[in-house]
Amino acid sequence: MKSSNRKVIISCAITGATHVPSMSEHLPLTPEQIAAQAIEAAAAGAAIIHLHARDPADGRPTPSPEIYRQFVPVIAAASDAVINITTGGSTKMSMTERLAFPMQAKPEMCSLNMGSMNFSIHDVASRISNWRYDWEEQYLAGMEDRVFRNTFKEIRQILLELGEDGTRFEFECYDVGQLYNLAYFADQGLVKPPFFIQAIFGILGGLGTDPENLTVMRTTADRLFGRENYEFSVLGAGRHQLPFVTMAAIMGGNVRVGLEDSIYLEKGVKAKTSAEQVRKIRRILEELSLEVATPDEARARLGLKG
Ligand code: KMH
Ligand code: ZN
Repeated sequence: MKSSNRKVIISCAITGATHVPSMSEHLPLTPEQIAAQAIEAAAAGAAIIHLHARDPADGRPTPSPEIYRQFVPVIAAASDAVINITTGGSTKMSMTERLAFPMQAKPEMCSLNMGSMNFSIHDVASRISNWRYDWEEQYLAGMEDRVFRNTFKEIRQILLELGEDGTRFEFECYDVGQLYNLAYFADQGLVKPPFFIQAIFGILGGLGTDPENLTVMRTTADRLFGRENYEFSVLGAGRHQLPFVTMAAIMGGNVRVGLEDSIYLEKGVKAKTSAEQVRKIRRILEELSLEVATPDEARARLGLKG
């Protein structure tokens, strides 16, 4: 099939670990809120749901399997979407914590961050005057002095331990070098095509949001893997979300939206749910005569275990 005729796989990232509750009253924090937003996003057309957990008491990112178990089965029972569990967790979590739930759940898909880096978001904390919880300000300030740690050894460990049971990966690449890291593991035979590459723009520490960077990531991936061996997907952080994912779709790629990546629907308007962003990108795609892939179509294209 010509890439221009391919349906677009929409991923939706529901809550993440980058935004804090004071940034948006709509950010889902409890298992019930996370499940409800995920189910609505899937019904709106997201084929893949990317999930983190938060402590319902104060919205803090948590690796607790007990909390994940309160919403992941609910989403799986109410939708057919591919469940994608983070292995990135947050920059405050150890690798043991980050892998605790994924190793129990062995889902169809997990995120896998392809390198170590500084990781922060552009300064929004200074615009918040009323903090909802006391941990938030310090958490954001702490990003300045934390490393998002994903060493070669740790990436190999995740590929081996989760890959053994058939989990496949959303390879999150924040810079061109991380595509080469993926190629290195592919050359070692530790991961087989089709690769699901999530190219990320706009995280402080990674590639910026210059449109030219999108071409650099696309052409480098073409050179390293061959277009038939990978699925390209894009997320843009913050206000770059919709322009970036639209460009990606025009380039034959797939898109990721959700409140993990941006709390906005448009300038000055916060999204009430991730589903609002899914519906919006879906409208844009359909205006461009691009169709949206179902979960099963995504499974087939990404070689998932189902
Ligand atoms: N928050 C995204 C920019 C992960 O969960 O492994 C990156 C992310 C990482 O989704
Ligand atoms: Zn994530």
